[in-house]
Amino acid sequence: MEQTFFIIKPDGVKRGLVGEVLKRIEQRGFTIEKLELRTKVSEGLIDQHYQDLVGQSFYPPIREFMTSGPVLVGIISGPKVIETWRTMMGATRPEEALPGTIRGDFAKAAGENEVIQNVVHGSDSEESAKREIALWFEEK
Ligand code: DAT
Ligand code: MG
Repeated sequence: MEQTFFIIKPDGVKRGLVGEVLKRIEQRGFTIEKLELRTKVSEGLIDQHYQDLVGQSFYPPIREFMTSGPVLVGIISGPKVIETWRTMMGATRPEEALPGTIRGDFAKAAGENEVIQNVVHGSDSEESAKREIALWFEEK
């Protein structure tokens, strides 16, 4: 069965959206295979997680945001879960995320120089899902 990796980011945990996000996963019939609250995520882990973004000028605030508080990480499984979870999350930018998606319903609009806080992460391909699951759950 296909698996994907997800994060409820520090803004989602701080704002009390854990139950809401997990409810949506269960409503869609996906299986929660793993679920862990990580209270101290290192900058090194986030840099590895966002390996494709590390060199970008906008990256340092993302690292700061992602290590700013507890995150909930997990693995969910089901048919086409990678693509479906991306659809459920909505677009990266809050202003582009459609109502009905997690980001479209909950991500706060970001000002000019504010980091994008968009509640959730999900792997964007089969390759990313495998890599991220190994990174977060097998290399401790
Ligand atoms: P997604 O989280 O939708 O997979 P991504 O992997 O391209 O998007 O980027 C990871 C996070 O980094 C994203 O949730 C918000 C932030 N981000 C991405 N592109 C950005 C940009 N051009 N400016 C500022 N923040 C950005
Ligand atoms: Mg991504």
